[in-house]
Amino acid sequence: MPEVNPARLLTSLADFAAIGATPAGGVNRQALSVEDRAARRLLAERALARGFTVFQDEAANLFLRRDGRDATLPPLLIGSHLDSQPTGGRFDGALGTLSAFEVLEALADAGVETGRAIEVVAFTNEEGSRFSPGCMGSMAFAGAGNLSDWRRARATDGALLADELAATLQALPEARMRPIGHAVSAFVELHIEQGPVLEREDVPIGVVTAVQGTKWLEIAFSGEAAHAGTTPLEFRKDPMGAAAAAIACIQGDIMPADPAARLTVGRIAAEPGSINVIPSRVSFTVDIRHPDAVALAAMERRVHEECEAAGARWDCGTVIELRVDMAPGRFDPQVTAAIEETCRALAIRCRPMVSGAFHDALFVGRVAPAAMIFVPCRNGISHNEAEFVSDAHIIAGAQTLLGVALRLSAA
Ligand code: HGY
Ligand code: MN
Ligand code: MN
Repeated sequence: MPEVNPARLLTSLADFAAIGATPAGGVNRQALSVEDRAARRLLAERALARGFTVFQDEAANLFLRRDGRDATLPPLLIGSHLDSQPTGGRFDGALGTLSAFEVLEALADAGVETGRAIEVVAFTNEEGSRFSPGCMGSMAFAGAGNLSDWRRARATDGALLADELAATLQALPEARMRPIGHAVSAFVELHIEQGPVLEREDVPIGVVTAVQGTKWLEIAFSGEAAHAGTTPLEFRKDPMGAAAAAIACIQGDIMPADPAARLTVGRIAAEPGSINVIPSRVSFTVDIRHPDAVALAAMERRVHEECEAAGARWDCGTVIELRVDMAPGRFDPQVTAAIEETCRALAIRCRPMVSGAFHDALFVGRVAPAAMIFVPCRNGISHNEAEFVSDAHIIAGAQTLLGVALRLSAA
């Protein structure tokens, strides 16, 4: 069986980690940013140099195609994303995308002709940090979201999505435009686990069978700006008091009630943000996750109730917006079986697991058979500049992806 080239893959990961590198050893390569465009260009140039064909669609999803014997067959799709969190790690997304490119290079080096084409994809804006929602490119690819709804979205830095999308497409004139959502035979995504399970059990490969559900809420309390020193409690319409009460309940009551529940308040803002002014408005986000759709909906309702009650108690207006609603998803048993068979053939231990993070495969899995391969990351840390994966796990993950791609690209 062809083998990945460890040195080439590790060098590639280092090359891309340099694009948007942060002093603490992570990356800041946010979606549709200058750094994101630089990474896309580097990958596209490497693909063209290998004789692969480069495509983009209207969501700026980037595809690198290595033809197979039968061009009439839908290609096998492998890959992930290149965008990162503002203080992200070097492996979230990049590992899957660059390992997928290494698969194409290893097949080319070995002169292997696959039955069907294999395409590598870098989906646009998986993280959803700069522009909400996350998984924007894969949702658009799967028809699960509408780009026209998002074009007017403002980034956290004020940029308009439509402008950044246009700039990204124009920055890669060598890429052929193609209609969004072309047929693929299957999709396999290699990714770091972003949790502690594989490392704790010392298992090199996770066979991901499902992804838990996610809801993103944006909550805004509006009260009345007033003087910090002269306004007694009974005169205050203080949105920070409402937010503090709501967040205390989310963290202290709702989450501890269910070991599978994950609730995170990741972003909070107060206006006018002056030290001696009672805020007029406080907004914050809640990321709610659960493997079970019914429990997820129940937690959403509970957060609504607690926020409405806190707003009323502090005589504030309460506005709650659902920004992202990702139902839990199960992956295709034939694809997970191909991953398990490959691990057996390579004598690599593996175990089935559910993903706590959402991924592009969750949406591609709605239009094609899909599954994921996880590798351990140190202390389960991710979305953190200290994110780390050992060379051995990187190579095991990429070699497993190569074996699965060979199985699934036979005509
Ligand atoms: O938030 C997530 O689950 C993904 O890592 N962006
Ligand atoms: Mn990711
Ligand atoms: Mn991520």
